[in-house]
Amino acid sequence: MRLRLAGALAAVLVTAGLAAGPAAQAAPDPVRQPTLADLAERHGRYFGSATDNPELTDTAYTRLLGSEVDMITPGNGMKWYATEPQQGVFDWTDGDEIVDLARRHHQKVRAHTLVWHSQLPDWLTSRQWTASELRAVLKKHITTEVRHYRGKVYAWDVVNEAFDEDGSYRETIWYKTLGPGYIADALRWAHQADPHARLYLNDYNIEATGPKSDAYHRLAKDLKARGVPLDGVGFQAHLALQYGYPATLEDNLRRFSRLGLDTALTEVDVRMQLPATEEKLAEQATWYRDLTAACLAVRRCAGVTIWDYTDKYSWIPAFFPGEGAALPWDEELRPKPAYQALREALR
Ligand code: 9MR
Repeated sequence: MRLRLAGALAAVLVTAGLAAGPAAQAAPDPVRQPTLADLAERHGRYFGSATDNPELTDTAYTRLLGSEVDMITPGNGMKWYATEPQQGVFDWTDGDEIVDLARRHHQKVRAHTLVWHSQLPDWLTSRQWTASELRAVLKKHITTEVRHYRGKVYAWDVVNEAFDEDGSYRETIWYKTLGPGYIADALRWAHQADPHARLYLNDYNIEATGPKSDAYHRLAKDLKARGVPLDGVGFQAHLALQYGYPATLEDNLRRFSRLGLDTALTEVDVRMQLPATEEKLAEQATWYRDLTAACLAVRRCAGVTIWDYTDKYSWIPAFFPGEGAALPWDEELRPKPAYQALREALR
């Protein structure tokens, strides 16, 4: 952080032609207001954003990404299809590009994700596996990837989206072939490969209390009791104005804290039915403010990550036709009311 501040100050001074002498270097920065990351750090938290490789050629985009947040999550670059496209053949190109970018900006990385049912390579999904074969495939993938990023990432979403809405285990290739024990195994293998990374389970629709979040609470409690290396639970928080704000979020975060776990809001966006009106954007702003305040109110809530920062690169319009405008910056990278609301919550 100090390095970043120094860098920003140097940039301002150079532009102003003042960088020559020691007196000039001592001049205060007249321009720069604290970023969301600066504000979050005052609370001992981070403020992060997802990003994705194709958009890194957009320099206006990367400039803001490099300055406003202190935590980066690769939206796709560390997923199985990208990292092990053929069995036993690993490709770190996309993940490394994002880790390197984050390092250059003195940002940390929340790595995402090791075990998921989606975005798997064809070689894995197109045939039948015995339990012992699949277990070996999973162990090798986790061990190799976590080792590759060892010491370079702050946390891993080890298992993503393991439960259905009613709180039963999702019938994934992992669950169907290996049974529920795959979760503890995955955590243990990840821990062996990088003992310092914070290891998370991560899911959506668990922000409010209910059957799905209860399932995570039960599982987390059980894993902790058995000494399985679980450090946190990630609440994705893909929210939508038309479904109402998850009012029990803060209490829910707190009950996970009481298990001795970190929590985090890991993929926040607040979508709406288009067109975006002034009223909807104002409503959205209060949601961003309230969810940030909820995290700040709970001691072990480590930080907030938005699922990219600008509507220009949001996943929403492609997945929910007619919906969008979900992020705090608009498609022209201009801050929206939600951005001011985040600042207020973090102040
Ligand atoms: O942001 C990701 C998008 O680019 C992909 O097309 C999509 C494919 O499912 O995955 C998106 O990220 C997801 C994340 O990995 C897990 N939680 C839900 C996110 C939104 O779909």
